[in-house]
Amino acid sequence: MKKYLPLLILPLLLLVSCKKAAEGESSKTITVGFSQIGAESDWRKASTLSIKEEAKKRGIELKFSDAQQKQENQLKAIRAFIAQGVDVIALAPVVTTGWDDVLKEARAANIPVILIDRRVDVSEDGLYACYIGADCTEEGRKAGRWLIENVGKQAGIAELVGTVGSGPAVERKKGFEEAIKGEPGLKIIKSQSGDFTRSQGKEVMEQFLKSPERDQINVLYAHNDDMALGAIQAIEEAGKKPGKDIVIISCDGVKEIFRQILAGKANCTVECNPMVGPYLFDVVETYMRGETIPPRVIPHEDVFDAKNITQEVIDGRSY
Ligand code: GZL
Repeated sequence: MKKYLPLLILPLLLLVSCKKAAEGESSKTITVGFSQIGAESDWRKASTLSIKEEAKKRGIELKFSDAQQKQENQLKAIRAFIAQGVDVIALAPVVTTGWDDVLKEARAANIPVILIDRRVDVSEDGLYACYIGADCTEEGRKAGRWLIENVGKQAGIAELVGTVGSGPAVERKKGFEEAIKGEPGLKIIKSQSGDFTRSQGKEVMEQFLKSPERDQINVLYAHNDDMALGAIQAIEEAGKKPGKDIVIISCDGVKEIFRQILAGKANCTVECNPMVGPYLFDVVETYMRGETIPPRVIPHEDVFDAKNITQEVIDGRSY
C-alpha cells in the first residue's frame, strides 16, 4: 500500500493547486483602465455613467481618466495604465489616427485594449482586441432615409459636423451623403463642425442663419443631439420655428431631444446607444476567464420621431 501512497496524494495535490489557482483567479479583483474622451455631451456623460455603474456592480476596479477631448491626455492615461499593470485598457478614442505607438506599447505589455464607442485607423491588425460601438455610417444612412421618407426630395440642408477627425463625424457624414446621393433636389448648402457641443452648435447655426444662403435652409442635419439643441436656440432667436421652418434631424437619442420632438421643435433622432457598460465588462470577464472575445460588438439602436415618442417612452429612457 505504501508504494502507491504518492500516486494517491498526487491527484489531491493537483486538485488543491487547481482549486487554489481558481480561487486565486476568482478572488483577484479585475482592474480596468478607462480613457474616456470627456464630458462634451449628454450622450458622453451617459456613456461614462453606464461604465462606472457597471464596474461597481461587478466589483471591478475602474481607473477612470477624462481627457477633456484632447488626444494627448488619452495617450498619457494609457501609458499610466500600462505602468500600473492594469488587466485591461478600455479606450474611447477622440479621433481615428495617432494610436499605433501607444497600442503597440500596450501589446508589448500584454495588456489587451478594448475600443468603445469610436474606431481607430491603425497600420496593422491585432493592435486592439475588440471594438464595441455603433455603426455610425448606418446612423447617417438612417438620417438620410428618414429625410427622404418624411420630408421629401427637395431641401436645402445645413449640416453640423461632429469633432473633426472623429469616427462618428466621418461616418455620419458619409452615410447621410450615401442616402441622399441619388436625389439632386437634396442639397447640403452649409456644413461646418460644432465639435459635438451644444454651445458650438448654437454658434455655427447663428452663422448659417446670417449667411447669404439662410433663406434656402429648411433642414438641419446635426451629427449629435447636443449640437441640434444649440441650433434650436439659435433658430428661435432668429425668429424662426425649429421643427417647422427648419426640420431638425440628429443622432444620439438623448432625453432632451425626445422632449423637443414631443414639443414639435425637432423632428427625428437616430439612436446611438451609449449604455456600453454591460457590453464592455462582459468582454472583459470573458477575456479574464481565458475565453475568446468577439472582435466587434454593435449595440441595438432605433430611429425616433413624433410617431413613436410619447411621454411614457421619455420617462422610460435611461439617458
Ligand atoms: C458617438 C459618440 C459621439 C456622440 C456625441 O458614438 O462618439 O460623441 O454622438 C459624443 O454626442 O460627443
